[in-house]
Parts: sequence; C-alpha cells; structure tokens
Amino acid sequence: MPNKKIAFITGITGQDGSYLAKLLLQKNYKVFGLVRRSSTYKYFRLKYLNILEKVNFVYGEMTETDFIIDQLKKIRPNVFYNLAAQSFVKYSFDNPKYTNSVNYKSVKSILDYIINSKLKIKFYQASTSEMYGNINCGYQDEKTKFNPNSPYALSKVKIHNLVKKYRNKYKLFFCSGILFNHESPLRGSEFVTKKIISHLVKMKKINSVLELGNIYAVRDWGYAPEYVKAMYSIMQAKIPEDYVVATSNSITVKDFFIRCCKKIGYNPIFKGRGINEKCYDKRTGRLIMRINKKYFRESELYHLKGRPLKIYKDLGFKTKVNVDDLISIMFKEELKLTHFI
Ligand code: NAP
Ligand code: G4F
Repeated sequence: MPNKKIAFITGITGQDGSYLAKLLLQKNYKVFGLVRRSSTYKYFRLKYLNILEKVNFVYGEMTETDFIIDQLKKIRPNVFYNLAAQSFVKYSFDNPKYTNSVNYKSVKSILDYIINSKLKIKFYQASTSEMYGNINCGYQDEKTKFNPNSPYALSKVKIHNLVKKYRNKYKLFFCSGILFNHESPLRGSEFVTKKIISHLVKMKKINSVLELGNIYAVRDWGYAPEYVKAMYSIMQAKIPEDYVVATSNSITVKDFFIRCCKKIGYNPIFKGRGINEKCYDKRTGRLIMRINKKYFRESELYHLKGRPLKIYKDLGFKTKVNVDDLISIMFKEELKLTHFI
C-alpha cells in the first residue's frame, strides 16, 4: 500500500480546522494539527466529530515560527492548510499588532521557509471576504479590488498578496480560498450566528435578553462543512489559483435573527430605531433582543455577497445548503453540543 499523504493543519481546534481534519482523514491522510496551550478545554469540536484520537497534535503557537519550521522538517507534510488566525474582526481593532503577528508575520516566515527548503509542500491560505471592505458593487469575486477596513482584513490582504506573489515568482503550489462567512454548530460562540442561536435556545430556560450590535450588516452565510470541501478542491486543482467560495445569497443580521426567532416559535415584532430598537414576541410580549452599543465596530463592513462562478466553472464546486437549512442544522445540534463542552 502506498504511504499515506501527510497534512499539517494550523487552527485544527477551530471550526474549519476540525471539519477539514475530518475530511482529510476520510481521504486517508495522516493529519497533524498545531494546537496552542490554554487553561480551558478546546478539543470539543474534534471530540464531537469523533476524530480526537485520530489526529496527531503538535503543541505550539503560530508566532513561534522556529518551532513550527522544526516540526515541518520532522513531519515533512505534503500539504499545509493555514487556518490559524486571530479571526475575530472586532478584537482586531483592540489589538492590531497581535492580529498582524499571527495572521501575517508568522505565515510569511513559514512561506519563506517552504521556499528555501527542498520540501515540496502545497500551501493553502485561509483568505476572507472581509478583505473586500466597503465597495460600491453588488457582489464580490476574484476580480474585485480589496479595500480592507479592519486590522484583521489588512493582515489578511497582506498575506493573500504575498501568497500570490510567491506563487508567481517561485512557481510553487501556493493558493488561497477567499471564503465568505461560513457557519455551523461548531462556530465560535462570539460570532453573530452562533451567538443568536445559542442565546435563543438558552432563553427557553432562563430569562435573559439577547444583545446585538449592527443588525443591518449584510452577510453571505454558508455552511462550513461544505466550505472545507471547497478548500480541498482548491488544493486538488491542476494549476494553483485563488478562488472565491460563497453562496451568492445574502441577508441582514436582522433577517437572520428573525428567521431564527420564527424557527424557535417566537413571533418577532420590532419597536424603536437605531440603538433603541428592540424586538418582542408578539404573542407573550416578552423582550427578546435589544441593541447594545458595545457590539458595534469602529468601522463596519456593511455588505458582502460573493459571486463564486470561477470555482464552479474550474472545479465544479457549488454550495447546496441555504441559510434556512443552516439555521435548522445549527438549532438541531445546539443542544447535543453541550455534552462535549
Ligand atoms: P476559528 O474557529 O476562530 O479558529 C481559529 C483557529 O486558529 C483556532 O484553532 C485557534 O486556536 C487557532 N489560533 C488562533 N491564534 C493562534 C495562534 N496564535 N497560534 C496557534 N493557533 C492559533 O476560525 P474559523 O472560523 O475556523 O476560520 C478558519 C480560518 O479561516 C481563519 O484563518 C479565518 O480567519 C478564516 N476565515 C474564516 C471565515 C469564516 O466565516 N469562518 C471566513 C473567511 C476566512 P484556539 O482554539 O487556541 O483559539
Ligand atoms: O459574525 P461576525 O462577528 O462575523 P464577521 O465580522 O463577518 O467575520 C467573520 O467572517 C469573515 C468573513 O467575511 C471572516 F473572515 C472572519 O474571520 C469571521 O469568521 O459578524 C457578522 C456581522 C458584522 O457586521 C457585525 O457587526 O454581524 C454584526 N453583528 C451585529 N451584532 C455582530 C453582533 N457580530 C457579533 N460578532 N456580535 C454581535 O453581537
């Protein structure tokens, strides 16, 4: 039997890292994952997917690039998926330097090492629709110019451009997926979809009010397990290129919230405007949601809608799960997940 291919995944404890690890194990890869130490348990996603025992862990920080390079020398992976990032946009305004260190500087050192080594490692970079910023255009695709308006987006544009530059200069298999927002039951709790769903489920038992920020932002939300399949396809392409991955449907945070309320049996009605806007259940009069200024960002990205035609034409990839399916899946799994945390 031929030797198994070896994958190295950074960010393996995160949403995408866990789903990707599962997919690569199914494809018969030997999977290594970088994990940073912390005082809290963070393997629940891998446990939930029933792959905790199947992954080989490497314990370290993205910023310790010498350590990561030593690991690459030992492990000699065929493929490197760089999914680790300071990925929370709001936090990047509080700590832009750290965001840049993790998302740009560390990755640059790893790429420089791959270029200078004799290792033939295919490299995938987790780029993001956040890089587009606010532009006057109905949709975004591979030809749309970047206009980053957060430190997170800026760090991602810098590394995205470097990956492209190195690919062209050194003719290596370096590529990026420009992924629009994608969610799942394993989404981090601070992101808005997961925050809404977890809260609505909890509200059935305890008396609390959901607090949100800008509910008029528009996002193109897809389903994470499908998006890791897109990452894999991008890495199987004959020619390394960058691809947009999106559903091409987008709605406001408010619309997402309304659909969730209806799904759980509320009849939402809204009163007030701006930061005084509130949502009540029409039947019981219960206050469900209010706006809290603290969830607003220094600079908001108002509208994202992807046009994923290139990946469809070149690689035959198309999303199937729409936002209502996504909401159903997230609600269904929310209660089960509490057993793994
Ligand atoms: P996530 O759930 O926030 O996971 C991030 C992962 O990176 C976690 O495993 C985290 O480890 C790890 N990490 C963060 N800082 C690290 C550091 N300094 N050293 C080592 N590991 C570190 O993110 P995700 O949603 O899976 O997204 C995966 C990637 O895709 C990210 O690069 C993100 O920027 C990008 N992206 C995501 C989306 C989306 O909608 N989800 C869209 C476009 C692009 P801990 O468990 O220790 O925190
Ligand atoms: O769920 P979010 O925090 O995701 P955001 O900022 O779009 O970023 C996510 O998607 C990017 C891809 O476009 C990734 F690159 C990034 O790593 C991350 O995965 O916020 C979505 C929208 C924003 O406009 C935000 O202002 O929801 C708005 N929002 C309104 N109230 C809120 C809240 N966001 C959060 N997190 N919490 C709120 O209470």
